[in-house]
Amino acid sequence: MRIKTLLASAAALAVVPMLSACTENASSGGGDAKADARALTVGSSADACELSATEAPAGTLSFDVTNTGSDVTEFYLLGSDGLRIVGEVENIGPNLTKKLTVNAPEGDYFTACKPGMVGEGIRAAFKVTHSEDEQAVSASDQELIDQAQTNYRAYVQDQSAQLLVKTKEFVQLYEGGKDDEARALYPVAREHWERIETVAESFGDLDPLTDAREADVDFAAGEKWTGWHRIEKDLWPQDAKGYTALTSAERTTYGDDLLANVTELDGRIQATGSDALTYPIDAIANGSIGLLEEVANGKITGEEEAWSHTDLWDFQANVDGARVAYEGVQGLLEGKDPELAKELTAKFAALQSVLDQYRDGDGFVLYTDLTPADTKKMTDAVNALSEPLSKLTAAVTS
Ligand SMILES: [Cu+2]
Repeated sequence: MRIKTLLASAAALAVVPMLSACTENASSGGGDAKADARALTVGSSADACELSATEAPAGTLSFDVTNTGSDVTEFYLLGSDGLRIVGEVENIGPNLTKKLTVNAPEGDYFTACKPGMVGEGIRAAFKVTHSEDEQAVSASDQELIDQAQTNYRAYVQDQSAQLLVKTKEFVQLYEGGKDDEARALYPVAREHWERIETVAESFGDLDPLTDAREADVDFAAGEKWTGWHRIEKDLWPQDAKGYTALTSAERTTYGDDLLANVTELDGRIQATGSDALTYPIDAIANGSIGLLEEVANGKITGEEEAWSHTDLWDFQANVDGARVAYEGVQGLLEGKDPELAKELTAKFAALQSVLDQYRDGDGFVLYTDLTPADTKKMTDAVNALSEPLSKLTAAVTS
């Protein structure tokens, strides 16, 4: 492996995600006041996440996180999208304090405490302001690789934990006959699955058991159709000719089965010790490519959500997952192929702006509302991104 120092160009500064604890002190020439402004405290209780300040000057920030509640908690610093994990500290027991140290460039962020280590956590906006004495970020490839792997693992675990919480809620609504609420939650719960779909795919059967479309099931060979899309058809039967609604006992069977599979998936993703999953840098890059292929194969065609037509939620989630994976290795790519990094950043933004045109409230318009011209626009933006994205793995592993 080629080890070289990433030059602290302005561009690199803007994109290097986070270098936990790679510099001890950022207050060179800044005096004590500035140093103190970078040392924050966090109180995490059952229902609050109290920070000593909601902004700090760019540089090396430290968060002393004290758990004042009775559940084990976690603390995250997230990017402006609320998805990319900039740094995190987990497993903080009651009455304990743990420190998170991150090197944060100027920008908008979110903080989150997660008492009980489930759900989205208690979030608030956080600002990192411009600083004259911001330290040059410089890290070796190895540091960037280590950080990318740690952050990606945390991202997958976070999404999986949220998937489990929302799936539980969804199954409860569905089995309880609250169909309107179940329909509203369906695409929202699935976002977490679609963001990490390429990881789920690596678990063999769990992927088809959870996410198979009816068209992919070989009924003649005795295969059973289970998972999200089986329930989807039951909740949106209007396009299904001569459909017989599931009985409440059948609902319970399919609902419990979905929850069992998502629980199993989450168990594998959260495993620690020798069972812990690792995400080598090529797997992260390939995951980004794989998620974009998902978009091209199932979402742009409207095949994935044949009954609910909520394909654009999945589309956005696949793009989120692809972008977060890319951004995790972006700092490394900047040092190896800055042109490719520039192109990828621009093409991700272009695809997002196409997708943004189809937002409707908190969600998106239905696939059935799209014209051929709309899907053509999307296909073009996906193709424009997939060509340079196909070069990502080779570039970051060179
Ligand atoms: Cu899918």
